[in-house]
Amino acid sequence: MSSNAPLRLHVPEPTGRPGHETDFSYLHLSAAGTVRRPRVDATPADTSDLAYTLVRVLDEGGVPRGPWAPNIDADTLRRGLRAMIKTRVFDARMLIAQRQKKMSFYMQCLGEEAIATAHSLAIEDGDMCFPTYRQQGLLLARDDVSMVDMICQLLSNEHDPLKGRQLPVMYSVKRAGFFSISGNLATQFIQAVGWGMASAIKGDTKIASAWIGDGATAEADFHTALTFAHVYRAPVILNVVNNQWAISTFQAIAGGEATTFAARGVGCGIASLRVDGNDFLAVYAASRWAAERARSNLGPTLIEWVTYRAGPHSTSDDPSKYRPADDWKRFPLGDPIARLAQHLKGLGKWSDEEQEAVKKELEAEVSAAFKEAEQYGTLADGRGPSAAAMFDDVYKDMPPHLREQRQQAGV
Ligand SMILES: Cc1ncc(C[n+]2csc(CCOP(=O)(O)OP(=O)(O)O)c2C)c(N)n1
Ligand SMILES: [Mg+2]
Repeated sequence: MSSNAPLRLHVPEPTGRPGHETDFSYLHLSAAGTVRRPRVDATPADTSDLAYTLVRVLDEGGVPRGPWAPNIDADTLRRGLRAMIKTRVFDARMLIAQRQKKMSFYMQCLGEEAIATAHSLAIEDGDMCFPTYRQQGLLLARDDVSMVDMICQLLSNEHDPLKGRQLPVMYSVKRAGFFSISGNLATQFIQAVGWGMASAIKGDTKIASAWIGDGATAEADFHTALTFAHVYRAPVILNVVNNQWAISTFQAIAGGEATTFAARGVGCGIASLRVDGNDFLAVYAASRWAAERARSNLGPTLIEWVTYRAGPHSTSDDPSKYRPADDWKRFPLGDPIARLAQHLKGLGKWSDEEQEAVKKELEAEVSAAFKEAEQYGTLADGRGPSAAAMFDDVYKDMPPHLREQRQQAGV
């Protein structure tokens, strides 16, 4: 027998479980305004410390602090706040529709609204996002995306722009810079880096923005994407949304316990930031910094957005089985809508009354869009795209065996 102690493995555990409060000290927060802002042409190594701290702008009183405070006017911030409220209202209404069995499935982004909406304001038309299912805010922040079309996709009805070929939520809106969502997690990262490289090869000026969750960073595709992005200095923003959970699996299981997800970037020679994802101003500022680097041939930036998934993973999940029910209320980075509202109130550019009125107006807008979309069918009434449509758009010229199958199907 060896005299050495038996070997053992470490299995990370969350710091809270149902009936037992989460200890959020594991997040390692920095106070607003205390983290430095390097020049946009900083070397990746010069961002090392930023992968372990937390870029925050809004302090507890809603006052912007420090070098990351962006130069952004109150009207744009009001637009951002409205986009976040719209996203939350939309999610709430779609959740009801799923419970009414009008759609098969839905995924909210409750608590994470600042990330996609502020990012959307920080990039340019023509840039391409490769989102996951939790960035509906990228679409809802834009005025040129039809809410009716989005709902038709969710209802998989006769007007579904994707003809029932994608799971609800897996939108695709090319002209809005929203690449078709793939349910195969982490594929977004390699696709985005490839798209960014193609943009550079063509001598274009458009950049790519890749999206992934904390859990999906454990996939090999994530690491492959980082290598290509680093080697070729691809014009891409690499967004890791750390909402603390991957369905029922705590972020530590994907490797967030003894280090940060932002640190993955630094280890690969990529400029990296760890940012308060519930702070609209910080999200906007960091996204601008990364976009400017990408557009100036200074290479990729990896940003870990620290946030909290306030709702269930999807309509198929019950988080009360694996985490305390009041976790979100106790999450130290708060609610992104309340925080931006507090800031705007401080500027005299927002009020509780206005918030209530805007919420009501947006609820009416979403209800009207839903009514219109419902006319084209819902899952409940079975009016989906015609069966004949499944033969279209696959080949430029339909091959004989498909023509034969279509005839056999009698459609
Ligand atoms: C390659 C792959 N593995 C597993 C799944 C099943 N799955 C769907 S969502 C999910 C959790 C993802 O968590 P995270 O990456 O943290 O994103 P979040 O849902 O928190 O936004 C899993 C395991 C999948 N869709 N694709
Ligand atoms: Mg997650």
